[in-house]
Amino acid sequence: MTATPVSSNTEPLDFDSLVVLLEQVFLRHGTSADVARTLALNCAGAERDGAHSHGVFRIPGYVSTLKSGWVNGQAVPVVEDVASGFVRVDAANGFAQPALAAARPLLIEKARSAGIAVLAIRNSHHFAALWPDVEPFAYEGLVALSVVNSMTCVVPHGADRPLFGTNPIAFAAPRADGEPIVFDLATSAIAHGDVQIAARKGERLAPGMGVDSLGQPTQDPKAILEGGALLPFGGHKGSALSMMVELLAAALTGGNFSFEFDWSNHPGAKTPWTGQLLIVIDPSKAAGQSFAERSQELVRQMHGVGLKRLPGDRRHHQRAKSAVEGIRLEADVLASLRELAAL
Ligand code: NDP
Ligand code: PYC
Repeated sequence: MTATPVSSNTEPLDFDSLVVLLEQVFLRHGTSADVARTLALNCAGAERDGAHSHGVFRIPGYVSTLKSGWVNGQAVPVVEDVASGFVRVDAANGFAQPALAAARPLLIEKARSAGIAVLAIRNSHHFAALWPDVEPFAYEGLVALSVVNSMTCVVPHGADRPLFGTNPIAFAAPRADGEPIVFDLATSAIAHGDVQIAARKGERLAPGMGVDSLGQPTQDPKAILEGGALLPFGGHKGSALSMMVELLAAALTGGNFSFEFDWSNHPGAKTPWTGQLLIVIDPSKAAGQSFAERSQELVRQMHGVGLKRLPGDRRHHQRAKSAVEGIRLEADVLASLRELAAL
């Protein structure tokens, strides 16, 4: 993830004020109050934690996708209780986060009674970071794993042309003496959002992230965005994980594969119309010492061998900083958000 440059031309906003501002932007662009609240909390949380590729940077994309009619900002998700450990949600061509919110109580109830439960969301649009979908489960003592597929822009390892999405995987687990252990990573070498940010800033990418329109390796983000494609992280290994995400998030949910939707008749459409899978486990059903104690022991051992940074540490550091200093937004970004909110 790209770090925010320190700039004097920034204004601090507290979390609640940013949520209210973003909520207003969503409402002004036709979402229901529930959807506006859910997306605003998600997006403000990403900005607060320094997850900039999926913070307020995404607002113009949300606005243009809503204006295009590609996604239904008023959708009411339909939750189906299909088996002792399986919940399905038809997001009704709306956003994935309100679908998760609607199914959450049933999912948790099933995970606690059966020990494990699956949530399969389909007909949904996910345009956000994935960690906000799993982290809250760990705060409730549960282990959660989620995958979501996106839009064709990644060349499978050994192939010639793009097929997979950037397909992130997020995982959250409680631990005894600290914040939950959380990671959230795209299975592409870099998230599409970070390529857009690099292109905007005129920065070059590290080698091995993507190819140009002729399939040649490039470090130019514009060449990737304009006819080129991304590569999976870690060659055949990341490619296998990306394939798994397509299977779990699309085939298993009834959603679209990353290559299956056509948004060409909706100029301005930005949000992948796909699916999302969550698996939630109640670790109190496991044998032996408490899971949270065991995960704490793992962290202790990792620190013992010299590890300085766990996945999630940077976000929590930034979260604490934002609580004290406010969430710093570039003045022009804040002005354009206020304009979008006032439309
Ligand atoms: P990063 O490569 O920045 O980070 C991946 C994970 O590794 C994070 O959990 C991060 O923790 C951790 N991490 C990074 N560097 C280190 C380090 N040096 N030591 C230990 N841990 C480290 O993320 P990506 O660029 O792969 O993804 C960015 C975001 O894009 C994600 O939130 C993802 O969900 C989102 N995305 C969303 C898609 C969608 O369809 N909705 C598609 C693709 C991506 P930390 O956060 O603390 O830095
Ligand atoms: O950053 O790759 C990405 C992405 C795709 C959809 C939402 N974010």
